[in-house]
Amino acid sequence: MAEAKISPGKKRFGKLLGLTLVGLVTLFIVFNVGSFGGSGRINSAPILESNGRYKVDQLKYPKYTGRKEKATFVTLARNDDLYSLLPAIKSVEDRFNHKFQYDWVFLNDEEFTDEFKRVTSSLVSGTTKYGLIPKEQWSFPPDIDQQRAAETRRQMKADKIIYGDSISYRFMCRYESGLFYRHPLMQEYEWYWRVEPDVKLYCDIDYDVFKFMRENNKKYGFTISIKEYEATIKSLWATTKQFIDQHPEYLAKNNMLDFISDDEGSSYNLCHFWSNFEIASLDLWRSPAYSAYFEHLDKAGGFFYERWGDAPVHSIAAALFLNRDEIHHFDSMGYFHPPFHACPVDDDVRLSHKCDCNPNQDFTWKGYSCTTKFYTVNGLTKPKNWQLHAE
Ligand SMILES: Nc1nc2c(ncn2[C@@H]2O[C@H](COP(=O)(O)OP(=O)(O)O)[C@@H](O)[C@H]2O)c(=O)[nH]1
Ligand SMILES: [Mg+2]
Repeated sequence: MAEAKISPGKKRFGKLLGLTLVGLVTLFIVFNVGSFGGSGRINSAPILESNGRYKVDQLKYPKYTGRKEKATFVTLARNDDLYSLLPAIKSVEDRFNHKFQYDWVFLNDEEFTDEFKRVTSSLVSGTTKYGLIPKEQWSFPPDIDQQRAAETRRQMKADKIIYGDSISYRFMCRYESGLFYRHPLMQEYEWYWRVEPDVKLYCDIDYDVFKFMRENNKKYGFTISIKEYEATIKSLWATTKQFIDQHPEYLAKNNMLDFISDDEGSSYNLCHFWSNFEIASLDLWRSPAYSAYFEHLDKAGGFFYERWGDAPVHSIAAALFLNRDEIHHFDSMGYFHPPFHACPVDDDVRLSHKCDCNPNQDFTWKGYSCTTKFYTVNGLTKPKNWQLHAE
C-alpha cells in the first residue's frame, strides 16, 4: 500500500492545527477547573426561591399502612432537655420508629416552648403531642410533713446521695411511678415506650415491638437491670409487705418474687429494671392492684421522706403482680443510658442487627447487673459467651 506523503507546507499546517488543539484543550480544562474549584459553583446548586428559602427535595418514608397497636412513645422532659433529647429521638426513629410511625407524647411540668415543639416534631415520624402536667400532680401532696421532708433532703445531701436534696427529682419519681399514665393524652393508648434524654439504641429493630408484646402476652419489657441505692428506699420493702399482707389477692400466681428477694420475701435484694427504658402495658399501671399499691406507697410518704425511685416501685409491682412470663428482656436492641451500655455479646445477634456498640462495654452480665439472675430464676438460656463478659 502506498505510503501517504505529506508535503512541507502541509506539515506546517498540521503543526499549527496541533498547537491550536492543545491550546483549546488547555483553555477548556482551565475554564472547567475554574468553575468548580475557583468560583465554588456546582452543577446541582440548590435553587434560592423568591421567599429567600432554598428549595429542597424532601425525602419522605412511605406512610406505614399496616395494622398498628394503640401505642405511643412517652417522654417527660424540661424545655432545657431539648438538645440532649434530640439524638435520643433520632436514634429511636432511625433504628425503629420510621418503619412504624408511632405517636410520641411529651409531658412537662411547664408549657413546652415553640422551639421544643417545632424541633422535636421535625424528628418524629408519628404524630407528636405535648401535654402539661397539672400542678397538683407536680407538688407535695397536702399530707406531707414539710419539715420531715426537708430534714431528709438535708441529711441525704450531707450523705452525698445522688439527687438526695432535689425536690423536682422527687416530683419526677412520683409522677413516673403513679401518674404519667393518667394524663389525658395517654388515655387512648394501651402501650408505651419511655424514652429519656441522652439515651441511644444500638441495634436495628425490624419488627413491631408493641405487636410483639401483645401477641406474646408480655406486659413489661426492659433492657438493663441493676441494684438500687439502699439509702434511697430504706422502708420501701416494709411498706410493700404491709400492702401484700392487706391484699394477698393481688399477688400473681406465678409471680417473680425470687428475682427481687433472695430470702423468700423477708428482704428486698435491690434488683430493679432500669426504668429510663420501659416498653410496657398501660393497663398494668391502671389495674386495681397497681392503683391500690401506688396509693398505699404515696400515703406512706416515702417519695419525700426518703427518695423512692420509680424504677424500684415499678419493678417490685411488675415482679409481684405479673406472672413471670409476662416480663420480657429485650436482648437484641442494644441500649445506652449514661453510664451503662447494653450491647449484645453474641456476635451473630450483634452483626445481624447492625449494632454499633462495643460488646466489651456491655453491662448486662456484670456482677452489679441483675439480668443474670433474671435468666437464672426464669430458666432462660443465656447467650453464648456471656461468661466472657461477666467480669
Ligand atoms: N418536666 C420535667 N422533667 C424532668 C424533671 N426532672 C427530670 N425530668 C425528666 O425525667 C426523666 C428522668 O430524669 P433524669 O435527669 O434523666 O434522671 P436520671 O436518669 O435518674 O439521672 C428525664 O426524662 C428528664 O427529662 C423536671 O423537673 N421537669
Ligand atoms: Mg435519665
